[in-house]
Amino acid sequence: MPSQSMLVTKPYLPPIEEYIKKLEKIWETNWLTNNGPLAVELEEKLQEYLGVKHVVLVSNGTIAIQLALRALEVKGEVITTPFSFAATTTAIMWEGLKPVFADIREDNFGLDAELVEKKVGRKTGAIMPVHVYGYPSDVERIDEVAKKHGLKVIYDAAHAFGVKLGDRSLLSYGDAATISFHATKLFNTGEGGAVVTNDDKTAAKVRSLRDFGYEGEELAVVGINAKNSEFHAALGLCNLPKVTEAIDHRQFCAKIYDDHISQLFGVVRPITPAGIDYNFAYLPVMFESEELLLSVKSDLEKAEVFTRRYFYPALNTLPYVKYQSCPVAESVASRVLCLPLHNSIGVSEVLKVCEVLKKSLLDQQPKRLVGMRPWAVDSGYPWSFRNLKEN
Ligand code: T4K
Repeated sequence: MPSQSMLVTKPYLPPIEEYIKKLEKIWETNWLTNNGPLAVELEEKLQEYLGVKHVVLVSNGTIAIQLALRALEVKGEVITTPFSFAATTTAIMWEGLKPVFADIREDNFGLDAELVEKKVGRKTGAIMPVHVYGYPSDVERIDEVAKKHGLKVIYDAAHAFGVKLGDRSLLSYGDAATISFHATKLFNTGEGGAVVTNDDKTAAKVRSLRDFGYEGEELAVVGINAKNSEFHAALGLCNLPKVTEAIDHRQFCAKIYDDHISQLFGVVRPITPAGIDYNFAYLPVMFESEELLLSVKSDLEKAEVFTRRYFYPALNTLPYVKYQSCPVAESVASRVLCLPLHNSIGVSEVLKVCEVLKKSLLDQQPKRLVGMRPWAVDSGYPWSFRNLKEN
């Protein structure tokens, strides 16, 4: 069995005594679920921490997308990204809607707003971009396109916990944003998620939809059970005060990765954009080719370092969707690998990953004299990418 910390991620768990203390409250009140006091407390604390008006807790980040689509009464087609976890697409499909894929920008992994606009048609009901790895999508331009065509925007912000653009929470853009509190996320409640919105009516609708469609005593709409329990909320209440420290630790480790990886040929790392408070949710690297990625991944595995191909394959190539060509996403999806990064990874472990990565790259390109082109240049986006230096 490999050392746990060499997995791509490791869920944060608080000291067990802290959790037991919270559990004692559940035993005192005998209140286990159905919007209990701990769930209410967590919603309030999250609203304050994230700087948003409504955080409506639900049972996971996938159902959060479904409830947001329902609450905003989206019909027809949803223009979305092919570079994400499958849940973005499948949640759209579970709501009986059709995903229409626009291609992404290579410099921020997010939807290209100009290509989104080209896909807008008679049946378009909404746009669903994803802030992949917590890097902000082109929110201003996407919101402009949506306004121009009278479309709703729901950001799948599953990775964007705590990210800010200037002083503003990234979660406050669009008609709603959805987030995941799954075990593997920066902030986790085991399973869990939320719909985030600044609109009172949308929040009230989601609250009703997650609770069988109840509005007070009345069964007003077709709802579902998407509530989360007091046990999950208790874990969230223990984990929330640790998030700032966790982000600092991740940033520190990401800097070590950056310092080492910037000297290597055949691989690049995004630079954190100026003007954002980033959360270091993931540690993506992009290889020059899929072949190189596969060789390095295999060498890392031999050294018991377990990485993940988040997000492969591109979602427009899934067998259950109608294929629409998205060359940038297909290329990026084939070349990106996420390296281990989590709240408790040690410096020596990060250095080990860097060392194995370096050796693997040198073994595979012994005669390499010049680095590949930077990931993206002159994109006009608020960030550029690390240039490769000679080793
Ligand atoms: N939108 C986006 C953009 C998303 O990325 C996601 C989920 C969603 C929507 C939907 O949110 P949820 O409905 O899940 O709340 C994981 C997660 O299950 C998934 O939540 C996440 N995104 C996705 C990116 O990754 P896997 O298949 O990689 O998980 P798994 O079980 O292989 O775990 C990854 C690593 O973490 C392993 O190396 C082992 C370690 N691990 C995992 C768990 C669950 C542990 O050490 N302990 C654990 O309890 O999907």
